Amino acid sequence: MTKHYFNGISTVAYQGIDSTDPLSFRWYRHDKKLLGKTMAEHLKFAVCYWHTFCWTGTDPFGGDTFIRPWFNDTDPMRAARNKADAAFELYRILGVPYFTFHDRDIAPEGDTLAESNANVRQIGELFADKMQATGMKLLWGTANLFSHRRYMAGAATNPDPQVFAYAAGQVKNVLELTHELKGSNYVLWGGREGYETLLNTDMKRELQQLGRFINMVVEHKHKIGFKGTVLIEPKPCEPTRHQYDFDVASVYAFLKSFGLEDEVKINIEQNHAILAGHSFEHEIALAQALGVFGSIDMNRGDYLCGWDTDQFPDSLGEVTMALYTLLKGGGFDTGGLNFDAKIRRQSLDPEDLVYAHVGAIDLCAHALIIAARMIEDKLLSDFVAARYSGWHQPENASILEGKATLADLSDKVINAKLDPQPVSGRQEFLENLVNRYF
Ligand code: XLS
Ligand code: NI
Ligand code: NI
Repeated sequence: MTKHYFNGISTVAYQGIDSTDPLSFRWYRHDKKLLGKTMAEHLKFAVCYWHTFCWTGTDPFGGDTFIRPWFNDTDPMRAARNKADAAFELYRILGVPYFTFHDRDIAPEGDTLAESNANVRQIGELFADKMQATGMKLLWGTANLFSHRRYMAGAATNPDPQVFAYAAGQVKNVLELTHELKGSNYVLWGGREGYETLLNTDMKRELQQLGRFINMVVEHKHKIGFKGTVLIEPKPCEPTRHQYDFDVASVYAFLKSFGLEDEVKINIEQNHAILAGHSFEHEIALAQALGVFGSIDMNRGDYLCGWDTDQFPDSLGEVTMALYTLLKGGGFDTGGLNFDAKIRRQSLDPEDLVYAHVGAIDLCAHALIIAARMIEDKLLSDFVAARYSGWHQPENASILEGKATLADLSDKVINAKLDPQPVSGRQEFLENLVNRYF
């Protein structure tokens, strides 16, 4: 008999902007078309397993606050099955198409790697059945290479080659499971791939280790015929003081150094961008410009607190600018919009998970509608195009094609007595224009 974990909540439906029902969508209508695609196709929402079904409300000063009914079992594998039931119940309530998981979220660690892998596979089989029955899809799988103490000095960048091998064994298993579940992507977040102090660290060697590790992941992906995208998720710090996958720019440099730039793309998280000193849209735009944009984790930080608080998005303005940037660059290919987000530790009840996701989905849908109008109106893109229009003149276009030298340009300026005049960037005018959409 199926249990119900979410206080009898059935499904959340679109009821239009006048709805006052807190369990309805006012903006998200999955089949509503914008710019030739449905909202569901544009946004590709995913609910994450770890914060949603595993997190118990701990913080650095205190233990569990949530007492989840699905944990209420002394047998850890039975608890894992209950958790999967709870997960698929929430997915059904929300009507989201995708989910994401780490191996350690879905099944308990065993005494050996073989046992842990087998536990993961058992729950993987349960997922396969549930996905078959519900049409739910996997946006990405990933391995947790940061919680266990064996990884305290990193996984691929660990000074001990046995830890490197252990991590390889874990990733092989999750990559294969992700492939079997027809996942769209496989994510590598370098939780502890960094250093605490250079006093005990051989940085060059660690980077080589990481480069080899990710090449091994890509080789194995091809060997098993996985067609999804391998993604790296940058984060500048936390848990380590410095992480090698700092931001989009440093991940791109890393990929180039190890010949991975055509194989690996990037999963960008809002608060990781902020922690790196960038805006979210900067990171999205840079990844698009470099041809490595993959997917996003749409969870925010708190501007008053310098860590990764993984909160649900709440700012229409910020989410609109992120989605405008996403749409401008052509939207998602294999990627999607994952809520790598957790409710606050005082939000005790399973139904708080429903409120959080309903609000976040609806906010993103509202932002998408505004962003699509901004794209359609072309006011911003026309302004930008006009600003760079000089580069379309053949004599200037040829400069970028490599047909002019430094001396040619010098001669041109001197001979024609060129005296370029500054033009206003109109920033406030553009900010006012954007604000008209809200
Ligand atoms: C942690 C990361 C992590 C990845 C998946 O900060 O955001 O949750 O998304 O390992
Ligand atoms: Ni994060
Ligand atoms: Ni994330």
